[in-house]
Amino acid sequence: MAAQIPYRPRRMDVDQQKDRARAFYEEMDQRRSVRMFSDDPVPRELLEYAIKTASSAPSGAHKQPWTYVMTGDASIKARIRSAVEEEERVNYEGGRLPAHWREDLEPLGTDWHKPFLETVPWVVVLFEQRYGVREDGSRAHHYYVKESVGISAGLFVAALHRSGLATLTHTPSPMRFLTKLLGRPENERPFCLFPIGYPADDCVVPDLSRKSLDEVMVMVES
Ligand code: IYR
Repeated sequence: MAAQIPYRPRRMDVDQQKDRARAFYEEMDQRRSVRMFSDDPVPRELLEYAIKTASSAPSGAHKQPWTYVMTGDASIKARIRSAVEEEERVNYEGGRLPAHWREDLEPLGTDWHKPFLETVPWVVVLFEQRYGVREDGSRAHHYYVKESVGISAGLFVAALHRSGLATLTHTPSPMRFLTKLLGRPENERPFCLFPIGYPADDCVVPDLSRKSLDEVMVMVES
């Protein structure tokens, strides 16, 4: 067993807890996925803090099976855009997206054009590590990889929003090409791509509403 150390977070009074809970909810409820970005620069330090926050996520056996790959390089962003658009064009115009899927995307107004991949100052690709690689090259087990990386991604999105940045959880499909394009090793698979920046001055988002608490919460009593 690892050494055990005291954990004694300060206990708040309940009113303070409620204030903080409400304030956090209200802040997070303002978050929207953005597809129209400005090219204003974003300090690298903001992304580093968001990645550190994301990496504080719980994970199976504390293996932290994630790698956040970031680039602000114009030619790499252009290569990502062109590879993504090539695939998405087949999805939208080559009939690879089934009819029900196209219908479900209609309210979002998405298509195969992804100019934001070049507009944004930063693109981060989150890779899941399907297994670990020890210094001697042997494989180490990772556990609950999707769950762990999904939780980390959620914290990443929250951290970016908290620091005043916008992003999109973008999953171009298929996205295996990103492993090679970004020079990642065989044990890593792309999980999600995040274009990161500020919303464009003329940014619009679909007028969507969120499910109410009643719709997402169930109380069970005996
Ligand atoms: N990957 C495509 C399609 C797409 C799929 C889902 I599910 C979305 O919520 C949005 C888009 C694209 O990025 O356009």
